[in-house]
Amino acid sequence: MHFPVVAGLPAPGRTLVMGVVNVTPDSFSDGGTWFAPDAALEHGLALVAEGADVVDVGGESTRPGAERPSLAEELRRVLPAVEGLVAAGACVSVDTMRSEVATAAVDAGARLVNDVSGGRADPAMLETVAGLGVAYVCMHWRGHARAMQGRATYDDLVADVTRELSEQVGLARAAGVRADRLVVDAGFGFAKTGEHNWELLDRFEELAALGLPQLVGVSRKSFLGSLLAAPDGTPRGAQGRDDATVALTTVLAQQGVWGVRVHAVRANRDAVEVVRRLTSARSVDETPEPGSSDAESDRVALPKEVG
Ligand code: PMM
Repeated sequence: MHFPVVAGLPAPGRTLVMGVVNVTPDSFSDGGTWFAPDAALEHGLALVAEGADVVDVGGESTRPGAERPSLAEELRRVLPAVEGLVAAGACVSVDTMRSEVATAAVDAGARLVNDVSGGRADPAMLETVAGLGVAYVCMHWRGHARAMQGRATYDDLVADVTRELSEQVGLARAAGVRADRLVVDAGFGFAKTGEHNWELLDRFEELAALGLPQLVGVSRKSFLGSLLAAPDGTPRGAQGRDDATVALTTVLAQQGVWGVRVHAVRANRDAVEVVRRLTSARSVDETPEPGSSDAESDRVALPKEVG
């Protein structure tokens, strides 16, 4: 299995695990739990100890209907955790739609800007990221949390997401962001219904047409809560969705996804290690001996990525 490499970020030779630290009072998945600066830093350090390759620190909740914090408030939330994690030697990502926050976080040592708006929320973001010279996650997005679920209509979901994402990637490239620093994300749950999320997962290989490493953020999202609803229809709560998240991580890792953004780091890292072990064993087992008589037929049977 061949995993893409993004300049300036870890390249562990398997799906990369990004741990989530939401320094927010209201995120759907863990809102309020890590809101105090010390709690956020401690949680980030715990995620590193569990095996996170990158820790993603965010100060704005994107749950449908959420109000935006002020710039000053977002900086106040995010910077202490970024500084503390960088000081501890972690690879830090900042989850922000604001160029000012991206700049301050990179100045503090962050190595990746994770922009869920793909450059659409702040007109200065793409040029800022180009100037900062760090990696950039460009996510598919159609509007802020207050408006996005009203925009979940598509002619052809995968074609529309691919086209809109490649437009943003084109703008990022035109602004000067280097191709080897770009990651794309289909934006699960952002202007997507549960059915849309399942269709994107089902047709995940088609998103490879974008030709860039992909990050996937499905951890604890509400379509998993609906899937796992109680017999009376009550959705499973966010904390009870981690096992289903791990199942998806396994499937995606087998497809060679670049990274997964997750809350429960250890279990997802374990899944990724299992896939690495299996696929590396398979590459060894299935690589034909040079000159062996059935080398050609073995080669035909191999999955495309192997080798
Ligand atoms: N989802 C959330 C926040 N940031 N970033 C990326 N790149 N992809 C995502 O899917 C994504 C994200 C919302 O989930 P959370 O409230 O659990 O952080």
